[in-house]
Formats: sequence, structure tokens, C-alpha cells
Amino acid sequence: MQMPHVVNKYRSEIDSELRSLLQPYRLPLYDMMRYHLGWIDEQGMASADSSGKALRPTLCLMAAEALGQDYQKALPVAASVELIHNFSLIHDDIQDDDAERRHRRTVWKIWGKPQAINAGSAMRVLANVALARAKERGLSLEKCEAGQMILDEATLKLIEGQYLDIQYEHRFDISIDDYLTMIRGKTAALISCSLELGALTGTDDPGTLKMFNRLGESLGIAFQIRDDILGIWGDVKNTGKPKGSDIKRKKKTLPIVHALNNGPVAVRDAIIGIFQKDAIGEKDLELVFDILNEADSYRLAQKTVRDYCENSVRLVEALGIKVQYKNNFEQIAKFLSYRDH
Ligand code: GRG
Repeated sequence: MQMPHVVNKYRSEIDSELRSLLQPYRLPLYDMMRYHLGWIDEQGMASADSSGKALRPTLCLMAAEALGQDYQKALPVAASVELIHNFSLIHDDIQDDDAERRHRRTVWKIWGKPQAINAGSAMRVLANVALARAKERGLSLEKCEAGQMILDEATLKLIEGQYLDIQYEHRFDISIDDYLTMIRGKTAALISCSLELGALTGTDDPGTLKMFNRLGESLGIAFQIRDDILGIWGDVKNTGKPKGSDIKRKKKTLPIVHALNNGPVAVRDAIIGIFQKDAIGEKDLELVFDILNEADSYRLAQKTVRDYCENSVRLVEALGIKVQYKNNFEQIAKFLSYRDH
């Protein structure tokens, strides 16, 4: 499925904001970041675009613009959320031992885990530097401080969610509510924060900020469940992740949690038996696919994505923003429901 048109609208300005932020930093430490962001190859040469979708900064700028703010004023804020996102991906790849991201070798695979941790941690600090530039673009000191607090709280929630995600790998008593708590943290918190920060640049009204935050939570949940589906049934050509990769990593994705909770005892025991093995082989993988098919877990997960997208569309209606901005948010919600990458 094609990315919504609105994503292209801000793309080059988000990119320029990030490039200019990194420009003064010369140590090779920063080249690891430039590589991860898709600007250079392993040898340090300019490379063809292999960056991410820039979904979070796009949502941030969309929120600013929908509230009548000049979106360019919100670019530093948008850059800060994209840096938090990418810091979390660099660390996530280390934690999960993932060798590839966005169809290229991961930072740790090239430079080793100790230096990749440094690149991720420094990127997390650069997010603060990015946000501080909002003051130079005319955002009040008060709003800059409020924004910093929103970003820090979301980052903490993201790390809490990641903590639960890793903890759940060794547990089988995960309810759907436990699963939702985990993804609210690891994925939805930063998406909520992106919308709330963008909105903060355009309004002082706490009620409006809350509404954008809730919209982000709903979109973020839909986004993660679709990600779970792609991590099991997705095509490596589109996702960059081999089919079944989340199963091999013993992740408690929604389809697995669903089968564990709703299937007969024999199904539950079969999954537990496979997940307790040191390594999940190809035969085990096929068995888990059979179990998930039997439990109709794909359909249930996709229905949940649709429910959260429909909820997101209702939340967008309630914002009372101009129709052109409303349509853009609706397009994003649709993209999240059916995306294949
Ligand atoms: C401080 C040790 C330490 C960890 C930080 C690693 C971490 C906390 C959090 C990771 C959270 C995480 C990886 C959530 C997954 C969210 C997700 C689905 C990411 C993929 O997002 P896309 O598809 O990525 O927007 P692109 O490639 O488009 O940027």
C-alpha cells in the first residue's frame, strides 16, 4: 500500500532539519547515526534513500498545521521525536540481536554492540538539542520546557514498554490487557507524544492537547498490531524482516497472545512447548503458523487494527479541524490499517 500523500509534503524539510542538526558533529560516532538515518553507506559515502517512513515527525507537523501553526516552526520538535524513535531502534536491534533494518545491516552488526550503544545514547541526547532549537524559531520558553517534559515522559513510557516486551518473552500468562499495556508504552507513547508536541506549538488549550494525545494512542495501538501481523505474515521484500521473525524471537505479539488465551489447552501447551525451546526451527515455525491459522488469529488481529483505526477516525472528527487536515489524518489511519511495510 502506498504511503499517504501528506507524508511526502514534509519529508525533505524534516530531513534538512535533522541534517543541519547533525552537521557540526564530526566524530565518526555521528557517522554511525548518519548511516542509521540512511544518509551514508558503510564506507561513509552518500547513499540512496533508505530512511524510515518518518511517520512520527509527519504526525507532529500535521497536528501543528491543523491548529493553524506554521508547520516550519514545529520542525525542531518533529526532529526531536524522530531522533527518539531512531535511538530506540538502534538499541532495539542490539537487544533483539537483529542483523538487518530497513534492508541494510544494523549499526551494531557493523560497528559492534558497545559503539552502537554509544550511537543510540548520543542520539537520545541529540533529541534534546533538537527540541531546544524550537526556541530559536520563536516557540516560547514556557512551551519549550513543557515540550521537554512531554518528550521525557514519553521516552520513559517507551522504555517501560520495551522492558515489558522483553520480560514477556519468558512468560506465558500474558492477557490481552497486559499486551495492550506493553504496546501503549513501547509504540503508542511516542506517537501520542508526536501529536501532542505538534499541537503544543499551535494551542495553549490542555483539552485540545489531550485530544491529540488520545488520537496518537489509538493510532499507535493500530500501528503496533499491524506491525505484529507483518512480523509474522509479512513479506521480507516489503518489511525487511524474514517471515515469522517475531515468532523466532518468542515475542508475545497479539496473534500469539490471542492463541494462548483463546485456544484450547492443547494449543496453549503446544505454543508453550515450542517457545520453551532454546531455538525455534523451521518445523516449529510451521507448527506455530498452523496453530495461528486454526485459532483464526490473523483475522482477529486485523479486526482489532480496524477497530482502533475506526476509533481514530472518530477522534479526528471530534478535533473540529478543517476538512483538508481531517482527510489527511484519515488517510494516515487507513494506511496504518493496511500497510505492508
Ligand atoms: C534505553 C536500552 C534502552 C532502550 C530504549 C529500545 C527501546 C527503549 C524501545 C524500542 C521500542 C520499539 C522498537 C518499539 C517498536 C516500535 C516500532 C513498530 C518501530 C518501527 O517503526 P516504523 O515502522 O519504523 O515507523 P521506520 O523504519 O519507518 O522508522
